[in-house]
Amino acid sequence: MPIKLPEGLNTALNNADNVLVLTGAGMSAESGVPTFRDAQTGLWEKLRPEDLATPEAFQRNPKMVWDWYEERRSNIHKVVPHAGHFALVEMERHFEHFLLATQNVDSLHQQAGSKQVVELHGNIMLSICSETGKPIDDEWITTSTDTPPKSPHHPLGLARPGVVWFGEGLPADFLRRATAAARDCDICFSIGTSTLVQPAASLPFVALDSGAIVVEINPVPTALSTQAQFSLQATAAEALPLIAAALT
Ligand code: BV8
Repeated sequence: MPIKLPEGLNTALNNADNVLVLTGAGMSAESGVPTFRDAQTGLWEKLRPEDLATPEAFQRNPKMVWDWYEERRSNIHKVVPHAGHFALVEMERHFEHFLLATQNVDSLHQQAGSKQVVELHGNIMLSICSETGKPIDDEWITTSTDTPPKSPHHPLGLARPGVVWFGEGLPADFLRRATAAARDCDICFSIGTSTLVQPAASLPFVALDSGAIVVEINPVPTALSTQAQFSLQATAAEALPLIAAALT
């Protein structure tokens, strides 16, 4: 059943000039990237992402964690952005001040053409040294015979994915910019996130406390749904093109 934008959202959209967009795994679902709530498959069936995406798991079994990321990387290489990603590119062009803060590590926003993007949880295609955090170039990774490859930067270092693991701090500058945008925005969109993972999940609530209008897009209710002024129970690819089309 095609969705209709709720009464009042058009007016709010066209009165705004400062927008923050927070996206989560649900934003990438219609491109074929499983969410963190979706059951793991194959080798990972019995493991929760929260158990694999940690420094402790990598310490315990670096090969198992590396192989999990390699499998996710090969899946992400095959996927492309959907209509929702392209609608966000149009919205970025429309609003004076616009920031897209994503929890996703798959670069689909940038692939669609989004520019003002902060990757709060890093990027899965990057590799860094487990001891120094220094970047490791792809050529070193692809030519190495070890799994995971040893680090060229430290004798005890291993290559690890350039993502933020549970228990690790987010990139300070990105978190500062996203928090400032939450405080200053007129409208904050929360798209495809279960609002369970902190500190990213607090951003829409910071916006609410600062008097902004919050628009949630999620097929199922979350902890934010009852407090958002507009909660669209729809998918990202369904709702975002309608929102972009409503911008005059
Ligand atoms: C830290 C990268 C300290 C890795 C990720 C306060 C209270 C409780 C716990 C904590 C707290 N503060 C910190 C914590 C601990 C922890 C945390 O929040 N745990 C949770 C599980 C309770 N947070 C941390 O550990 C953070 N670090 O606090 O460090 C510190 C501070 C300073 C200095 C040193 C240390 C780090 C968190 C980041 C972890 N890394 N990813 C990787 O990808 O492998 S998080 C990862 O999971 C994803 O990036 C994503 O962010 C998160 C999953 O959440 P969502 O994106 O919301 O996705 P989810 O699958 O849950 O839901 C999908 C939603 O989409 C659903 O609602 C679904 O209905 C909807 N949907 C589905 N299809 C669609 C859709 N919506 C629209 N359209 C569709 N088609």
